[in-house]
Amino acid sequence: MKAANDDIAAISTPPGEGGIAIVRLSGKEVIEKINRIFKPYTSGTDIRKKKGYTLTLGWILDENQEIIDEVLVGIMRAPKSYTGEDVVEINCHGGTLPARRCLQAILGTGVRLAEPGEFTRRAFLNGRLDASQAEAVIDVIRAKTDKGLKLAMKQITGHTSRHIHHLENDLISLNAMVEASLDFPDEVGDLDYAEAEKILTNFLREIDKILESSERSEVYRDGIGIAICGKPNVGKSSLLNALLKKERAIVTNIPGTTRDVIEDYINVRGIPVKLMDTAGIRMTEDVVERIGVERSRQVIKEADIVVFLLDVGSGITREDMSIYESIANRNVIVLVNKDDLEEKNIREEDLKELFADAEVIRGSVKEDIGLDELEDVIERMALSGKIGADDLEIMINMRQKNALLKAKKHAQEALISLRDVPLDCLGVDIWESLEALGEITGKNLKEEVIDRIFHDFCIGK
Ligand SMILES: Nc1nc2c(ncn2[C@@H]2O[C@H](COP(=O)(O)OP(=O)(O)OP(=O)(O)O)[C@@H](O)[C@H]2O)c(=O)[nH]1
Ligand SMILES: [Mg+2]
Repeated sequence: MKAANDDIAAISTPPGEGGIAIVRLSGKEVIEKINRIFKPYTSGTDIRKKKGYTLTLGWILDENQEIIDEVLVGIMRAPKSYTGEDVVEINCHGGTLPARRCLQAILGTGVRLAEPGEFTRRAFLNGRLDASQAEAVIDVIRAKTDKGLKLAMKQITGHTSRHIHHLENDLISLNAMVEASLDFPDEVGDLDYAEAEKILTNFLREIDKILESSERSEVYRDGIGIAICGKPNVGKSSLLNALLKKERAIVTNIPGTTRDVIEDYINVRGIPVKLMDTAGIRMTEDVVERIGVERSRQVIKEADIVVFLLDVGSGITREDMSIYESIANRNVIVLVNKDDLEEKNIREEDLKELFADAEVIRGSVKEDIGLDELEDVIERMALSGKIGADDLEIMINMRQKNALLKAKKHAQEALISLRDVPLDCLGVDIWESLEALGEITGKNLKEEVIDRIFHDFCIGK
């Protein structure tokens, strides 16, 4: 598939005020077209003669030869550019109008407005990036923590693709063995079944490792939701504020202070976490509070982890136990709060007995005790069952995961029926497994799949 290389342009920076705004162009004649509306600062300069990776100062002019903005024009020549085509980047003054007026002047020269993701799509079609790298661009843009960014950057530089190529090579050599035995039975003899079994078993193990690692990466990319719950006045809002390190929610010693769900975001050891403080759960006649309690229950239902607070001062009450019953089958962390109080009404034995299946932490939000441990437990729970034996770091998306599962299924079928089916049938399974792997890097993708890949991109990327 070859990219259409007509000329496209878009504003690549977000709207609003900033230091600079960038209008990007790509295509066969973009340098020629920019030259028509560009007046260089140094007379005699001709941007058409400029080498790649150069900047030229000057002005963009409108149709009446009036100055729109003072700009720097960056030139990157094919094939050494993001898209693989000639690319021009115009650095305008920040703000909405200069960039928009420049774009208007550019469109006036016969350049077309780019579609969302069209620059990256061209990079893919011109072989600058494979599909898994192109898809990682979105993950880099949307990364919420340093760890998420690091994982996404690894994919952009071809980390996933390298792993997939290794797997492909294994299958290609197995396929060659099968074909040799099929085509030259007299010379080559029967298939070395022990070797074939070894290759397939190893292949399946590698796929499982990638799937496991990707589950871990998903946590860093998509994050998790944590609901803070408990009866009124146990310190839920205080915990939210402490974790956020700001006074986000109102805290008072009056039970029933929080009426609504309060959400904010934190970073726990590189995992993006949506924290939700909820209204204290109790039976109440107050209409507003009752709606709040209902909302709390809803939010708790949707959370990945529930932090359940107890109050050392009040002891474990029937109210506490009834709340706990409604969340007992979830990922629960019990935080025994206010442990700074002199009078302690919660005994260790009771905790062990009543919350045998949950993680229990003693602490004090007020004195900042136990919060580090809480973060440890959150990290462990979020990655639970997803911590592999090695430190393989691969981030794949849903599309790539499905392709990997398909490749796994065919390889499994090949392994199960290895010694029982004719060689040509075996060859078909191996081939289908290879085809599925090819979808990950995007060797034979259909047009509509490519459309879907770039569907989420912003204009100008
Ligand atoms: N001694 C002590 N007091 C605390 C601690 N954490 C919170 N408190 C106090 O407990 C009271 C209630 O705190 P909140 O954070 O408003 O409790 P809440 O669970 O959000 O209460 P509702 O919104 O009414 O359900 C306040 O007076 C806090 O200062 C703690 O660790 N130790
Ligand atoms: Mg509160």
